[in-house]
Amino acid sequence: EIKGFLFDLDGVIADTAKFHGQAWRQVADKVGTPWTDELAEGLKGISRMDSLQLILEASGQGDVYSDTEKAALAAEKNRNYQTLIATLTQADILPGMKAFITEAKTAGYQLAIASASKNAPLILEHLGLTDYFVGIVDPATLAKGKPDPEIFVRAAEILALPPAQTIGLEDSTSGIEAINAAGATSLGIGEPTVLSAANLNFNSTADVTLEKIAALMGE
Ligand code: B16
Ligand code: MG
Repeated sequence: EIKGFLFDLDGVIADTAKFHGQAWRQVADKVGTPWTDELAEGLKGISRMDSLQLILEASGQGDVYSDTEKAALAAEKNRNYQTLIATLTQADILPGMKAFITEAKTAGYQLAIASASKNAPLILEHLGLTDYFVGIVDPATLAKGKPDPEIFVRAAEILALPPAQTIGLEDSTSGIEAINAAGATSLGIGEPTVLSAANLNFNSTADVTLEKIAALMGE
């Protein structure tokens, strides 16, 4: 029986993926990596340093920059990003998500955040959603990021639930892999062809309701 939901943030609760994309694109231009849809998709759900590494490797520069230079590029991206997210308000919650979060909480489900973003607490504050969640996994304390299951295992722990009693909501392929490996039920939001590993799939956040989830799970 499902008793909790583990939410990714970027791309599930708020459309911050577009801000990550814009912020990284400035760095990609600087290092001379051509920006493609495929690259942008691959950055979703991946940690800040892993994202930078993918951008450098995309133009064969994985070993060109020193660790100090890489840290400076990542810091530059985060400054770009924080400028963009400073403007976030409740109006930036993705369609249907405020309703779903409210519905799930009212129905007695426990909610936690499993976002790779170190900016998640700040974003939730801007969106006015902090109080709906029992807790937020601190990604700085993780040994491995998505697709490793650790972040979803830890989110279930925050709820004191076995992962099997939870559903993880994700927009990224790495996140779906992480949910599946954690032993939770994966709910993919986005193109079913991209998120083909997901147990359940919705094209849009607007489609996510308890009733539709129950129908997909055959209950
Ligand atoms: P930050 P999620 C992830 O958030 C983003 O999808 C990913 O693009 C980003 O690099 C990562 O957070 C780290 O974010 O630089 O703010 O620490 O999708 O796991 O909620
Ligand atoms: Mg995401």
